[in-house]
Amino acid sequence: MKKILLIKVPTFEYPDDVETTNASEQATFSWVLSLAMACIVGFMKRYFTGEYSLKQFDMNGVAAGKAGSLNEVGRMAIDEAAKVISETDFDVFAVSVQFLFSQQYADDIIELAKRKNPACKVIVGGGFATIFPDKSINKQNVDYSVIGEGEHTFVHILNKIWGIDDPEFAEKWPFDGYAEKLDDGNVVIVPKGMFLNNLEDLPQPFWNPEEHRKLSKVNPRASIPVMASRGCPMGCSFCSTHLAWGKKVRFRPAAQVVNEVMTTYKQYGFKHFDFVDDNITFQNDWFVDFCEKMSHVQPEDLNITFSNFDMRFLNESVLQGLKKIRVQSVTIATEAGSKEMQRQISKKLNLDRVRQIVKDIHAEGLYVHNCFIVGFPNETLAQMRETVAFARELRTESIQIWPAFPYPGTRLYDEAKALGFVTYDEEDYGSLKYRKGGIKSSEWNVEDVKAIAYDANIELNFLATPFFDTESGREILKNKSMSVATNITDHAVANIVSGFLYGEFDLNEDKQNHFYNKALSILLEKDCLFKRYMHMDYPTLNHFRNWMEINKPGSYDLVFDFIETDADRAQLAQVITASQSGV
Ligand code: B12
Ligand code: SF4
Repeated sequence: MKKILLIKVPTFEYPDDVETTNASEQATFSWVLSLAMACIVGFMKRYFTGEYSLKQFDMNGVAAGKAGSLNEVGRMAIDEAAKVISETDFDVFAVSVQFLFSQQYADDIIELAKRKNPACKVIVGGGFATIFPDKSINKQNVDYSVIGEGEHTFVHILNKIWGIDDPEFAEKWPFDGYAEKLDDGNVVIVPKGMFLNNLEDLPQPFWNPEEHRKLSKVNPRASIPVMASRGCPMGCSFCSTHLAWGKKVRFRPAAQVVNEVMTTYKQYGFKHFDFVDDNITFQNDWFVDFCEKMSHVQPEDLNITFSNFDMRFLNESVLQGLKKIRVQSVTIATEAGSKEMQRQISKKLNLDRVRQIVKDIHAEGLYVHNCFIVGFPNETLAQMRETVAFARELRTESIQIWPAFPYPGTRLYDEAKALGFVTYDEEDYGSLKYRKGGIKSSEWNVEDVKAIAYDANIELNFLATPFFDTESGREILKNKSMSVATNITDHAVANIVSGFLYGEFDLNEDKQNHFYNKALSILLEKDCLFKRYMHMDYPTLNHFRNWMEINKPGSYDLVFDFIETDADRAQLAQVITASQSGV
């Protein structure tokens, strides 16, 4: 019996020794079961003919339910993986690494695995192996690196390692898309020739009951990822998805996807399914058919979300389909608010059409989440402001704006590199801290872009969101701001919004005071970044300022830096902090 140990490394960054206290660089983390592992194991269970035992471990589970800095959690995750490695026997050690920036976790655990069993074969798949098969295979302890879509390649490699001859399998799927280290140390790279053509052949992902039990405990409302299609032909400059999935779009049969959702719901009790497709509506007919089929069997408590819709494929029939399966919110990716940047990043959206689409979605009573990127290599500050102005004009319920990040394998990376504008250390992929930005220019630096993006996020998600306008919107906003306030403990604005919603609408003074007190104590910290929003004219902030003036005389001056000496500042801060207990 052959033994396989398969580990998924964290999807959050590798710990560096810098504990960030900057709320704009912190993120909330929620553990999502690994679809990569589920797909690979599901496929192996159906097509691998050898006898084997399998142990799976997802290092992300260690972080589940933990708030605040992930630095410490990253170290705990490595310790947990070390324990699993020491307690498990294995001949094959397989690792899944979704993001480039978490490659260092893989390096660490592979070293531990080889130390325990120097004869084991190591197979790695995911982001790093896909983008850099040569660098990946040249790492000391790696025997095979898998490029992109990897289910069939994994089975081919297992067959090769264990000398299993399976002509039927070999005929169905050619053995390519991998790098191999030979016994003499030489390396062979076999480029990817084909992607899985007929996705009907893909079995249902296998959800590991052990991981499922663990997740249900920390988050009973967790969502489960579903992937109905693979491949994207669009070629946006900042995106690397084509390296893993190719440019040809392939769909699984709609009935099969509905069946997957329903059996997972029944077997595991998951109630929320999140489709991670790059664009689920590339084939409109497929989508309409899926919604129709799903709506016939969808139980009341089963919710569906989709990670993205390409606006060029969003039309009336799609919106009606969404309503049939009770989807509440539509995510779109506008990315840039100027015609010139639309051209430069090859997104090429017509901005008038974007305006219309947002109106159409709103007219159907659905919420809109809109994604943007600022800070492309040739972008001017004025163009970034155009993007923010466009986001503001559209008045979607929520947005995300990220600084552009030049991931290797993208055209954006090549452009930034050619101009000498890449700011991270390319020899250290652990340094790809996407929240810290990765591009500078002759006009601006990373900090300028981060500030533009962060300010827009605060304004359009917390201060000026149309969620305030309706009761259901306010409920969503309240849950969201309380969750941010819990997970990013220094987030003054999330506390203010929570306090405002409780005080102004629910007339719950205790809760209002609780959140406002917390916000004030954060704002009294000397370098609190949220001070810069406090002068703004929004109902939320006006309400909070009134509360300060009435309840905490003197705090206004402190927050707005009107106190001149440090001694006076310290004394007043002490008085205000002391007065907070018991309020
Ligand atoms: C869902 C998703 C997210 C979710 C992640 C949820 C989660 N924890 O899984 C969220 C929304 C949080 C997210 C965020 C980001 N994401 Co994202 N995300 C995706 C998306 C759409 C789907 C991922 C997925 O589940 N795929 C399905 C599984 C089956 O695919 P897979 O993991 O690649 O596995 C296959 C192969 O890689 C291979 N394989 C994988 N492991 C192994 C192991 C072995 C042993 C073998 C043999 C094979 C193998 O076989 C698998 C099956 O074919 C992909 C795009 C895409 N279409 O894949 C982008 C993608 C992964 N994201 C990307 C990026 C850049 C980000 C962000 C950094 C965005 C940003 N702000 O800059 C953030 C950062 C994440 C973080 N740490 O918070 C890039 C990754 C680039 C890279 N490789 O580093 C991708 C590829 C999108 C892109 N446009 O370029 N993301
Ligand atoms: S960003 Fe989306 S639309 Fe653009 S190439 Fe990537 S997956 Fe396709």
